Amino acid sequence: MSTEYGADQIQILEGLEAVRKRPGMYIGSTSVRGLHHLVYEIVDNAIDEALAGHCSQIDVTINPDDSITVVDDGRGIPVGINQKAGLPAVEVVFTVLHAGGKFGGGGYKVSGGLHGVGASVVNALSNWLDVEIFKDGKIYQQRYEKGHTMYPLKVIGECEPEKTGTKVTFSPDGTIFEDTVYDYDTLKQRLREMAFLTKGIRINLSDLRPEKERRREFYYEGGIKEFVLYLNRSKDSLYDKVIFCEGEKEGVYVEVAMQHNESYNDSTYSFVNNITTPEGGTHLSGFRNAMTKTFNAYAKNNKIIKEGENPLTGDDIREGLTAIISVKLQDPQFEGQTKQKLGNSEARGAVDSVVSEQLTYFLEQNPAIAKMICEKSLLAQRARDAARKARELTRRKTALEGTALPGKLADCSDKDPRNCEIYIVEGDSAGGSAKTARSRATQAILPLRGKILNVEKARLDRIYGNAEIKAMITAFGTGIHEDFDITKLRYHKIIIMTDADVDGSHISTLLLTFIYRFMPDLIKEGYVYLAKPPLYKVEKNKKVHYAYDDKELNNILLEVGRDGNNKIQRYKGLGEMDANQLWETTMDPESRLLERIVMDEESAFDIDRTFTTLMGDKVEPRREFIEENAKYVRNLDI
Ligand code: TSJ
Repeated sequence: MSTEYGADQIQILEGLEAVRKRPGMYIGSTSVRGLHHLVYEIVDNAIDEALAGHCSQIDVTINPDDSITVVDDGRGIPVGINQKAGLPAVEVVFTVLHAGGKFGGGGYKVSGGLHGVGASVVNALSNWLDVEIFKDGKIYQQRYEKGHTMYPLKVIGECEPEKTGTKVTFSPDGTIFEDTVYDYDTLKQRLREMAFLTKGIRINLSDLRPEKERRREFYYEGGIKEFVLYLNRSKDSLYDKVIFCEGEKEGVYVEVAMQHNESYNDSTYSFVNNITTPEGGTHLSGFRNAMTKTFNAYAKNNKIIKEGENPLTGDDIREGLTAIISVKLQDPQFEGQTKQKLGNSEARGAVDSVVSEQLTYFLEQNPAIAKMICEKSLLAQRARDAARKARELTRRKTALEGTALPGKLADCSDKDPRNCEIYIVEGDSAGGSAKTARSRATQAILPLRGKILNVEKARLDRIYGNAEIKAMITAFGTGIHEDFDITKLRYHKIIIMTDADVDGSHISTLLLTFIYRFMPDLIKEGYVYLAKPPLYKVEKNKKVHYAYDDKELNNILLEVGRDGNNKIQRYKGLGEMDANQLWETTMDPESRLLERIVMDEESAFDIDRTFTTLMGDKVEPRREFIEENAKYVRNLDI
């Protein structure tokens, strides 16, 4: 074997060097998010093998040193010499950029948005990577370091001839990633999603790190049908069956599962090649078109809607709907600013025709369910009409009277939204202190009275009729729904300030639920915050210290000494502070603590569940949820 580098090898190395120089271009970022993408990238390859019909199990292990092992029982990456590169196919996979799927031939490779960059990118960004292939009774092995091949592919042993598969272990490069510690829950989340989206695949996740040892198995025989049941598990479903449509048209494989629940929200999630598309695209619009068309046709044919009556809108039909739309196609094109919106026009037609055809059949076969959905849609239609009238009234009013800001709002004088903040304050008395304390130029105060309407449990007409909600909508300036315009936002910080007790956190959750459902972009753009009032005041020799949690209290007590001379006050509400104290501890931009509400687009369906679970009726899921999942609740402080 010659050790001289040929032109091909030099090109290979330049390719991987480029990945190390600009990792963000290949995996989005070098934050923990990018770190986790490495795992998804490798697992995607095993999923492809499953989609090709050759793999039934994938084991993912977090090793004690935070390296990751992924094993599948597929055919094993081909080891024969690739003519073009003059190297074994497996080495091409790991050392040539964008080689994924091009080797071996015949495989049904689907590659997604950010992922699908190929195993070579993972290799380039790893300190070391080991691959073992079980094939033809032999165990092949090769190792790479920072993308460089350490030695030619070798046979390190034998195995039973029936045993086939691929095992990859890699250790992310700590000089490239900001953090190299894996988060079990993040991997769990995504692997569960992959298992839902690939019916019949068994995915095991094991954490072998000391103190963190855990194991989970994901296996969903029903695929996305089970995904829908999972999403609806803390809601009351309208009927027991899950409506399922499946088919292939024009090279697009389509799967849709859906079930209505008693809520008023549309929880539709779309995926392309197993990757979520939060901005939708042609597949989603094909689905919506088919739903509207099919239900209206059914309602008309069955005299549920009579001649001359208004047709149902898509929104009416999707009220309380939980749906998964999953399409798989060879060459997905992504559009839009964030390249997350599917552009392939054939996907629109494929989803539309598969859903129209099979949904029509389902409705005919299940008239009781069809009737329930139509009746719910008709109620939604009536509520929407009433809401529209209410909205038109307020719109006309503002047109006549100019910008009618709510009477309770103490607005700031600065008119540049970038400088402005609005404090939403619970109760008139705290609102009064906040008005005294505030910096008038840039801080506006909107006091709200008592409990806010729970938008999870109310239809639109009631929501629009609610005084507190109307006040917020007009104060923010953006409008909602089809009127929503983020450029009209009057404050770049929306700060929710409530008591640091159970009632207070309930109110902040209600407010966040409202914002999340009606103006989610405010959260996505990072404009929404929680104020963090202190929990304790420690006074000693006329010096005052504030503690925002118990740990801080302990630190302060250690510093000032634990003796009879210090006075500790536990704050139960904002009302216990005078205006000066409120300013100093909670409103002064120099010293206050704010918590920004974040929304991870990749787990939008999880946030949806956070709100329905926390605000819904079922007690059991709520307790279980709070116990098992602190991720988003952390920000809600419940
Ligand atoms: F990403 C990766 F390359 F590192 C990787 C690939 C990691 C893991 C865990 C599994 C795999 C992988 C690849 N599993 N199975 C395969 N299959 C193939 O590469 C393969 C095998 C046979 C044929 C064929 O036509 O005979 C074609 C392909 C693409």
